[in-house]
Amino acid sequence: MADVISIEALQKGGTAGSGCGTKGGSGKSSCGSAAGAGDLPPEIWEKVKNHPCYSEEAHHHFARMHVAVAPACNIQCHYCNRKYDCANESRPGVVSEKLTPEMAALKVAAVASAIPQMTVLGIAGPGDPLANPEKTFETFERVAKLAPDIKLCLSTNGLALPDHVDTISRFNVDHVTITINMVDPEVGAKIYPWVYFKHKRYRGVEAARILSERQLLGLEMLTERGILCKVNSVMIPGVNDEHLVEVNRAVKSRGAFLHNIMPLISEPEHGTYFGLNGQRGPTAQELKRLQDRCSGEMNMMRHCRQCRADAVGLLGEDRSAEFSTAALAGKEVAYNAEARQAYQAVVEQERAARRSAKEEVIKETMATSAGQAGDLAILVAVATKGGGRINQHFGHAKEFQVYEVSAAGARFVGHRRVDLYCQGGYGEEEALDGVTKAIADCTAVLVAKIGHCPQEQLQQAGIEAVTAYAFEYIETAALRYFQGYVERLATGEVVHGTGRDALIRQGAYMAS
Ligand code: CLF
Ligand code: SF4
Repeated sequence: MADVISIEALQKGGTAGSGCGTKGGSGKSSCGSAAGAGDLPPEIWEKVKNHPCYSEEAHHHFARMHVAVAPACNIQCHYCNRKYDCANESRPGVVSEKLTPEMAALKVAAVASAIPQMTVLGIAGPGDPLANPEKTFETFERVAKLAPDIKLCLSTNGLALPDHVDTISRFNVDHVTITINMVDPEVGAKIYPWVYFKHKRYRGVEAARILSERQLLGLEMLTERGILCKVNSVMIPGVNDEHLVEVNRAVKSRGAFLHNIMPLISEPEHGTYFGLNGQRGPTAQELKRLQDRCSGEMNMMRHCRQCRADAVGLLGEDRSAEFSTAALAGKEVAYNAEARQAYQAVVEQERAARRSAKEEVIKETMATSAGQAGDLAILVAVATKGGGRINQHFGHAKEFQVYEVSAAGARFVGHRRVDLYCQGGYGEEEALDGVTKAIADCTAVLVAKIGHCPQEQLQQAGIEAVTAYAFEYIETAALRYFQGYVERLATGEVVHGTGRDALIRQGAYMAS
């Protein structure tokens, strides 16, 4: 049965349905792995399988949303300007619409109805959720009553974390992200000018020591309670890049499930300390090398999109404008759990079909190409709107997903953001140059459709634009392309071992 709520009812201080569980009134609330089913214990798989951040496979099928209910912060990071979203879990540059917990719950209901594959609600800013504990936990409480099928997720800088672990556990928040950029306070002092702890402002090394101790303690307390923890680290060249290997060891030994090393974003126009002082972010090669060094036994997240604190949709897409307060005004929202379940069951079928298609083709590729291919690995870029299929026009892609393909399989290794090539009727030359550069290390780009001009320019750059696999599953198509590529190598139709392909074999294959 659907529960009906509306923005007008909320503004009067209550809901018009039975499922929201509001306490009424606005006064109280006025004031950021590639593992599969067979690789994980069943209880862990159950927690991650539909979480788009904790499972690389899930991010093709399931969506998350953030609600911006947490404006305040208790620390200062040199990569953050409070005018913008929290850089821990967001792309700086756009101010969020701040929500009360009541409004946040309405937004969750509206998104859940419109996007039935939205499975996770995260609170990630725009400040720190645990520097705003009342608003954060009231939001979780409301959402848990309204939509018990939605997983709750939290991202924090960790300073206040040990004080709230029991509450986090009580509210069934199953997934917590802590941003840990250092375990050495000397390094920390270069990232954090101050922290505000127990009514006092601390600076320099002392501030960083307090923060680090609280972060690691919080991580231990969470993992002891069986809460899945992801650690986000911002890679800052010359400041903490080498040190993040040590951070990786420290968080792994304390039970972190996943490590997400993200590039520093430091555009001067964002007005951050690092941005204004010329601190650069890492190149894609530097980032990948560090991720590879840390991969060892720990799952590394490579599909993070550094989302806004009010992001809505599949990772990499942003539908937040459709669900602004203005857009929701006058609308009644029906929360229909059965409809959501039915839709998600269809998504699961699609996902299972994709998985079994992939396994079939891997077997076939191993049988037919392994001998010829040897240790050959190529990179293939893909245009996708989600669902794990090649279903996007080249000119409509704002990012390309990149897969490393060999006879052993097709593995997601990252994404490349680009400017839109198609500008409504004509192609933008500059954007095409940008795309060509972004995927310069790829042997092919698999797309649903592409025009003659971009296809030719890509060809001149040594990148084959392929439409033969339009609407097929990504990994299956990538493997089939690989099979054909190996056959063409054997007949001499293509020549391997020069330029880009040599770089791939040396492991130096990410475009800058
Ligand atoms: Fe949000 Fe973060 Fe939860 Fe995901 S995002 S609070 S864990 S639901 Fe995900 Fe976005 Fe990367 Fe964060 S892609 S920035 S890792
Ligand atoms: Fe900004 Fe987030 Fe750092 Fe706080 S924790 S200063 S909001 S990036």
